[in-house]
Amino acid sequence: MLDALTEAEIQAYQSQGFILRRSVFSRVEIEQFNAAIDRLAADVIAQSHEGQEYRIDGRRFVDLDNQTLQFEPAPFEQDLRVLEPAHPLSSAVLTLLKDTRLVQPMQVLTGSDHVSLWTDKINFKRPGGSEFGWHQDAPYWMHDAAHLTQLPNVMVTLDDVVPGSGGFRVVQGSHQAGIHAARNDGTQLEGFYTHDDAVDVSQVVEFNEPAGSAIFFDPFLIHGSARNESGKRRRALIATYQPANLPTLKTKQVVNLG
Ligand SMILES: O=C(O)CCC(=O)C(=O)O
Repeated sequence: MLDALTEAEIQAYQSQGFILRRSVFSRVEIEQFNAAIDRLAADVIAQSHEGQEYRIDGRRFVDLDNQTLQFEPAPFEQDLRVLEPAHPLSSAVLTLLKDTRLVQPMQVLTGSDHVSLWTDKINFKRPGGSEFGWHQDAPYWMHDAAHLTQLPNVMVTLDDVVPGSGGFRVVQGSHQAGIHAARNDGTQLEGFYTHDDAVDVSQVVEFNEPAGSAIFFDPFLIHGSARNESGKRRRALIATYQPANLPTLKTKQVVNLG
C-alpha cells in the first residue's frame, strides 16, 4: 500500500477537510493526459450541435448523450468550461481514475477495501475563464446519494497553477458544520452556492501547485476558485469516489476502479 494515506494525512483530512499531495503524476504523464483531453474537448464541441442546448443563469449548457457540456459565459461561449462525466469518452481518463496513486488514498477515505466512481469532470478554465463560486458538493448530491459522507473528491491539477490563474481554493475546517446557508440572490442556482456570510475568509487556502498535484477533499468542504486572470490555461480533473459496486451519478453504470 505504497500510496495509502499516512496517519498524519488522515488526521489532516478529518480536521481540515483536505490533503495535498504535490507532484503525484510526472510532467510526461500529465502532458500525455492533456493531449487526450484536448482531443476529447475538440470532439465534443464539434458534436455539440447534436445535443440539447439550454441556459441556466444565462450560461450555455448542452446535454449530449450522458455528458453535460458547460460553456464559458460571453465572450467565450464557444469554449468548454466543464465536461461531466469524461470517463465514458476517454480511456486516458479511466486509466488515471484507476491509478493506485488515486485509488489507494480513496480506499482509506471511503472506508472501503474497493472503490467505484461516483462522478468525474474536466474543468478547462481557459485564460479569462470564469470563477467557480463558493459551494459544497453535498447539496448537489443529497437527492441522489444516501452515502454523502463516503463521496471524497480529488482534484488533479493539469497545468502549473500560479497566483492569478484561478487556483483551487477551500475553506479549511468548513466541512465540519454540515450544509451551510445558501445564497439568496434570486439566481436559478442560488440554492447550490454557499452564502458569503458562511465563508470564513480567514480560513481560505489556495493551491498554487505544479501540474500533477492531487488535492483530496471532503464533500462537505466549501470550495471554489477565482477567474483565470493569467494568459495560460488552468485545467483540472475532479473525480469523486465511493465504495465499490455502486452506480455512478449520471450514467447509473457501476464503474469499479480498484
Ligand atoms: O476547478 C475549480 O477551480 C473548482 C471546480 C469546482 O469546484 C467544481 O467543478 O465543482
